[in-house]
Amino acid sequence: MNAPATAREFKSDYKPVWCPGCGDYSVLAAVTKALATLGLRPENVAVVSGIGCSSRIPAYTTCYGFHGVHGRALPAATGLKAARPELTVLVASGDGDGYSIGGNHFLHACRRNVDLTYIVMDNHVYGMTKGQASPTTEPDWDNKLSPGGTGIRSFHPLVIALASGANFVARAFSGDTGGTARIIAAAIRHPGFSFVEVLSPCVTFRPEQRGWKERVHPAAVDPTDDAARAARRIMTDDGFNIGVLYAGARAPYPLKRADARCEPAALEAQFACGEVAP
Ligand SMILES: Cc1ncc(C[n+]2csc(CCOP(=O)(O)OP(=O)(O)O)c2C)c(N)n1
Ligand code: SF4
Repeated sequence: MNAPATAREFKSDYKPVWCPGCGDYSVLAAVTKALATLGLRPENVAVVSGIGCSSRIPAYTTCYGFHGVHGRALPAATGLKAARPELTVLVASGDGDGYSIGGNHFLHACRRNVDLTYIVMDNHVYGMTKGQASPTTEPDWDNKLSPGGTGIRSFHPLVIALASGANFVARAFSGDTGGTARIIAAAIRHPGFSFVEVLSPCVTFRPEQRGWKERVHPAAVDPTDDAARAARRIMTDDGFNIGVLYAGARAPYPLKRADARCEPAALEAQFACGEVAP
């Protein structure tokens, strides 16, 4: 058996094209650190993403990677986990990818509780497409694409995850790489669907987010296993409360490799004899 890989060995030779100072560099460092801490190897892990600056992350690791279609990372990851349950599957998104176009998949992934770790790099903006408001953008964020702000109430991902059945809910801050790595490792270890919101500044379109490092603070209380209590706490916190906020005990969706796998030739034969409706 091969020895566990180091964080360095989880990083690929591709140089990230993120802007200097983007929070996503630290998320990449935290992910590779978490995987090394857990004693994994790149061939044990798959990183699946959609589209956005944050969704570039699979290419920067040496794990199996799938850089898919905008908003569709979760269904692709669910299919992969069903076919290869022995893999540790991480899913990476941004707030646009995960909560706008991918919002419906988010609800149902929480509800299904397949054993995935969902990491959303939340910068409250669409970075890749140059600064449009996202579901987590503050309603009064004034910029040239939404003068005076959108006036639309922002989405509350952590509470929505709890209401939809996620089994583990946490908030991290990219500026604290060690803390983010510990939270991601705990999320991977926890069975079922684990959701980690990482506050990850977009220094280009939201330069004021550099100030987040002064606003974040550790959660004052231990995680609860009571979803209603966790939701109440999160609804009333200031959005900068960092830590594991909920760790539930729901059994993950059961996956059996033998049931999930079907060789393409066998599937073609079933189509040919009319066993599977086209
Ligand atoms: C179907 C489709 N619609 C729209 C786009 C354009 N698009 C690419 S990335 C993106 C938003 C990315 O924002 P976010 O997920 O927050 O990631 P960030 O770039 O901020 O990390 C959009 C709208 C697309 N690629 N495909
Ligand atoms: S545009 Fe924003 S999110 Fe994208 S790489 Fe630059 S700083 Fe990061």
